[in-house]
Amino acid sequence: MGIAADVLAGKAAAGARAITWLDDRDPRGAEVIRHIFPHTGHAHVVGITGPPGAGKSTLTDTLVAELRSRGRTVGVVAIDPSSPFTGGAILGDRVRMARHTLDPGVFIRSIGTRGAAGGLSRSTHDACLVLDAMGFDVVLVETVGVGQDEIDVVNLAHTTIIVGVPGLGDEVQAVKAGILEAGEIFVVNKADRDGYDATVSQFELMLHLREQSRPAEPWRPPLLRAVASAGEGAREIVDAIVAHRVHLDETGAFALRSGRREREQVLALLRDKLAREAIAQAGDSILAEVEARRLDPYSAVEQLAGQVR
Ligand SMILES: Nc1nc2c(ncn2[C@@H]2O[C@H](COP(=O)(O)OP(=O)(O)OP(=O)(O)O)[C@@H](O)[C@H]2O)c(=O)[nH]1
Ligand SMILES: [Mg+2]
Repeated sequence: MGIAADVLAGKAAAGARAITWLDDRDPRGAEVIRHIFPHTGHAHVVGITGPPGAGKSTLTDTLVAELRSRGRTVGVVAIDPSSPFTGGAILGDRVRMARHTLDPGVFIRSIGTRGAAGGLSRSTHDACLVLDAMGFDVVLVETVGVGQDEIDVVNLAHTTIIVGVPGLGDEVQAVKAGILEAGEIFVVNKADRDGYDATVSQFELMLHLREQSRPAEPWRPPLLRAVASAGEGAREIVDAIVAHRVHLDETGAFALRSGRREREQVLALLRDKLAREAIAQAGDSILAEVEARRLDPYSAVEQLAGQVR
């Protein structure tokens, strides 16, 4: 298949087209995955998450530059939530990352949130597979830490970077407990702003509590300082990314996480497919019965599952 071969050859236009197909649920996307999948599993997927406006895109841009200076190729997947929080900041991101657009060692792609629940993490995962197959050493996935997405990115990434900034309240900063538990590298960005020391103290306390609750954990998450807009901190963050990759390889966690991710993707695809088949066969009538309260949801699921069997 032409496009799949071109993806494997690292051609940007082919990669972009494959990701669009996958995002659109075009069956040609699945065909590409079928061909490229045996060649994936090499890229180091690094998630970057944090509150809206924390400087994630600016930071991503500096990490790309630092990784390139070390000879690593980089794919970027920026998730555009088109949400009221960001107003769809992707155009600004293009401007921020524009200096990399002529570099064949960098590929930047945004993904929208259209589609059903769970659709975003599926598309993101597919995009990571395409970038992996294109041969990028590192794939950076930027996502806003609101709602469910940041938990998804933790499941998707081998390494998760949590970005905080001075001046946000505890509730916002300490995002969900889940993400703080899951982060492997912590960055306080906008260190040029007032309140930096207080924010660092908050993070230190949180990391201390986490360490106490898990004394046997071999990875100690570093807490790093950045002024992304001035390019400060990128070197230390990339050092931490590299160190975490070494740790993942040494403990076997790299392969373990990759495998778990694929397993989850299969289950997500299966749920989606079976649900669509059941609804297609039963028409909408069973759902209409539930809406009218003539049928309860549990019985409806039994009937719908029966349609598939
Ligand atoms: N003072 C200061 N401003 C920064 C720093 N890093 C980024 N900014 C600015 O903060 C604003 C938001 O930066 P982005 O990189 O778009 O933030 P983001 O987290 O990607 O934003 P969303 O994707 O919309 O959630 C921009 O105006 C940046 O120039 C920093 O270290 N210090
Ligand atoms: Mg951004």
